[in-house]
Amino acid sequence: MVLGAFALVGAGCGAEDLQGEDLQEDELLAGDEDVTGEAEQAVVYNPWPANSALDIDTNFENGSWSPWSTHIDGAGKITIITDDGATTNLPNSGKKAVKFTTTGADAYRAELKESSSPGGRMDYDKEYWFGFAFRVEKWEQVDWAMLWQLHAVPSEWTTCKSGRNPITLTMTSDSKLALNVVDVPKTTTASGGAGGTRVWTEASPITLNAWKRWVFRFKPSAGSGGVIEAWLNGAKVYTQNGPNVDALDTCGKAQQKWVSPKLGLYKSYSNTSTQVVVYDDIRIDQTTGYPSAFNSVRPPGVAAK
Ligand SMILES: [Ca+2]
Ligand SMILES: [Ca+2]
Repeated sequence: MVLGAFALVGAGCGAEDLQGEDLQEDELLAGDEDVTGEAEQAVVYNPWPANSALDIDTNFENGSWSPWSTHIDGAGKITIITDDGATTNLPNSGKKAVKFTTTGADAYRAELKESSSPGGRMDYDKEYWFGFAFRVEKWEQVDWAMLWQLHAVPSEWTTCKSGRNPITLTMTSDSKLALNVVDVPKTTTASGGAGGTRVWTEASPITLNAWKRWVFRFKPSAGSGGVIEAWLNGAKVYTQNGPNVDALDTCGKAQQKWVSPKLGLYKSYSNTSTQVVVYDDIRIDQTTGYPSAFNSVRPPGVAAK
């Protein structure tokens, strides 16, 4: 089971874990809980304030996760935390961040999602740069988990499910951080699993409370112009050029030509253990140009290129 999660997903045996889910239309329309934090809007602590030139720049300093909305199953929890000097409430920037918790039999998902605003809807053949920081605060072993998804979109949500995510950050069954991508796109009817091929795995099991600060360059594409580049804590960990999206959904119909981000915790339904992840500084922009684009979305803590 070391190769566990995504081998199983690909083989179908774990696929049901990933099928009855993600971005169902009724969930998108269901009026997710949203904390607008209006009473705190005037309070801005972040020394690196939200940048309006970016499509999305969420640092949680106003007590809100807008423009994101929640996707929670069971007793999964999402809360804004405020730095109180305790290790468990440390943000990456400023005074606030967002904490995700899954624990117990029914809590297999606590995610933020955004699929409507610019940057939350990433169109094929346009280039996006995005960065974010997270730390794993508690990690009890699970068969598989996803911490960041760029979710593919089926032809319609009522009866169809999407092909694989072009980019997913995962946790392996031996508690290692990993990167999964669509490196060899499928042209056949999708089987429903969200995870792609694991192309990078951290050498050691996750170090609790160590910030993982990511930057991605991403052009979703069915053609030769597709790009995936990934930096962790300023160091390049992956480069891929060429097509990076599956052609068809589970109905055998063409997928919609865009993907959208989800972040937090999504884990094996059968695991009842506890996981806690804290996110901060989620920056997304449709832009081009290295190093300027890298520098514009890098989370605080990553040096400029
Ligand atoms: Ca922009
Ligand atoms: Ca913050």
